[in-house]
Amino acid sequence: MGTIDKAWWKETVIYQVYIRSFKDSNGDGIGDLPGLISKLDYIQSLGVGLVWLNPIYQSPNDDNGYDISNYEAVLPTFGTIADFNTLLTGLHDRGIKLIMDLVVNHTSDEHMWFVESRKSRDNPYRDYYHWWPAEKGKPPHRHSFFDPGADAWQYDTATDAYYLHYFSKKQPDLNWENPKVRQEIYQMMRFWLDKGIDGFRLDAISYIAKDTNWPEVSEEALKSRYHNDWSYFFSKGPRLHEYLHEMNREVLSHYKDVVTIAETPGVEIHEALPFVHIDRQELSMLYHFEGMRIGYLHGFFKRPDPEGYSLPLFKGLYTDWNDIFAQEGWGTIYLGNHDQPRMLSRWGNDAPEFRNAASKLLMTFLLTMRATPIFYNGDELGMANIKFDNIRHYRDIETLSMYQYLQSQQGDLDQFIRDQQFGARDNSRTPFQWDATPNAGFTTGEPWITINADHVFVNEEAQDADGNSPLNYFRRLTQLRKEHPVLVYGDYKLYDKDHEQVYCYTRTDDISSIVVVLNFSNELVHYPLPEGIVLKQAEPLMNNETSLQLEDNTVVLLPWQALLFAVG
Ligand code: ISL
Ligand code: CA
Repeated sequence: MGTIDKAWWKETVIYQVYIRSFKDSNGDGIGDLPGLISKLDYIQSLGVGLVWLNPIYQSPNDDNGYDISNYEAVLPTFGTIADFNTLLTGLHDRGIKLIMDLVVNHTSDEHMWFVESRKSRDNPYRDYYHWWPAEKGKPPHRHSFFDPGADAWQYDTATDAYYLHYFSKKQPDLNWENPKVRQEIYQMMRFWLDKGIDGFRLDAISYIAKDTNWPEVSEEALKSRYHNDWSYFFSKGPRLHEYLHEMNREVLSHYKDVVTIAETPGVEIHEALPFVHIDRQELSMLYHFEGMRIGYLHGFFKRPDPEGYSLPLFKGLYTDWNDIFAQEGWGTIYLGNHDQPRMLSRWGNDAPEFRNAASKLLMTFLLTMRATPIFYNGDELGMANIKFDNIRHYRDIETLSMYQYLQSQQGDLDQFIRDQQFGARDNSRTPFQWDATPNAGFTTGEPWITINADHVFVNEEAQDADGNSPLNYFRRLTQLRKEHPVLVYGDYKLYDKDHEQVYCYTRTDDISSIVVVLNFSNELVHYPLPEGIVLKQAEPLMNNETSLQLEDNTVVLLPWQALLFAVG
């Protein structure tokens, strides 16, 4: 084992709360802070140590809170600053830390800075955003993720100029090249840190730095509507590391024990370490998108491609991302969040006969890798994709704008709806399933988005009472990780890398070793344990099934069976 520095945020399990869908307290159909506060004992019962709260700020909600119009105010729909304080104290009293979403690549167009900025070319806030005067002609093309025309430059008549928006036109990009903007952001970060929060998740942070010479992009890039191509382009901004270092120097370094988790679309494996290397004083951890790309057809928008997925590919990718942080830096691991479909549907199998085992297996994977797990709310119950069959059910701007685009191009809308059943973000945004009652115990009113009908059998109340449920398995796993520091810091070693069904690895430190055996398939698999692996005892440390067939060092794995053994 290397001489890695220990830190609380390496040892914790992160629980992501998508507040809009977690628990509604007042019957308006939208989750809120009082709702969340009423569930703090539940969160504590999970054994997680850090909550990542999706945006709760003032926002017109073009992109569910990722379009902020006032960073220092709470959206009334979610509650008040007093509610926020109650939440923070409630979490801290339970030994749980809190990080908030820091969305500073862009603001809402309703933010005061932008309202001013667009008024006149000599407004003091003009340079808070990126403007291109129309007399220079059309600006060099930039892709917008959420614009139906995919054009990131929006013409604004008031000043006869275009402004930049990588996301929707209601999300203008901030001009980080302007030192005043950076100071405003640092000030706002201090506001929340002074309240006692424990850090931030930094939204789309790899996009903040722009090359303001606005170079033309290649013909090929111009044609691409494939988000990933543009993520790579946007994440290569010239002064990115300079800004992150400055943010650390000006803000983060003045607060003890805070953590930062950067969302870094487009950052490739060979670029990752500088963000989190201790000597560089930038960030604590990042989460990458490489794993999320597997199983989609390259060059298309979220088009599933079964050929594009294989277990060896998956293992190789997560092994590479382990290795990059083996000596320095530290990684995270996740299989789903509010921007991805449900992990069970995407990486496991949500068919009735497999869903419980598969969701437990995926939890086992996340909680036994050498990285901080980021766990999305509802995955502890094994919630599944809702798979809407009609555009009218969708609420997400990403889906709606892509649909509009395809309509304008006479594209294949049926194919798109099928693709979205697999990959749409709304799949993971349906309300948390608390019980079997008609609105799943989420709300007494009309929910803002349809609740998954499977809540009659997949819900917290039922799972809490069932010792064998995914929920109780998750609780045992977080406990196990606490009891075995080898699962946090121990070296990771992959075995049988080409095996098509089984993912097998060990975690080893100076005093102990654990082998993890995961059957990522719907079949029964006879799996001889790798040579050199001698079990300390036949009794597993963890088993997601009630039976175990083990003879002569060969296990007969049930579909989606997950096993952990102490190794001698
Ligand atoms: O859109 C992408 C590819 O599908 C990503 O590269 C995207 O940049 C990334 O998912 C950013 O996500 C974050 O910022 C968005 C917001 O809609 C997401 O919910 C948030 O997680 C804009 O703020
Ligand atoms: Ca509410």
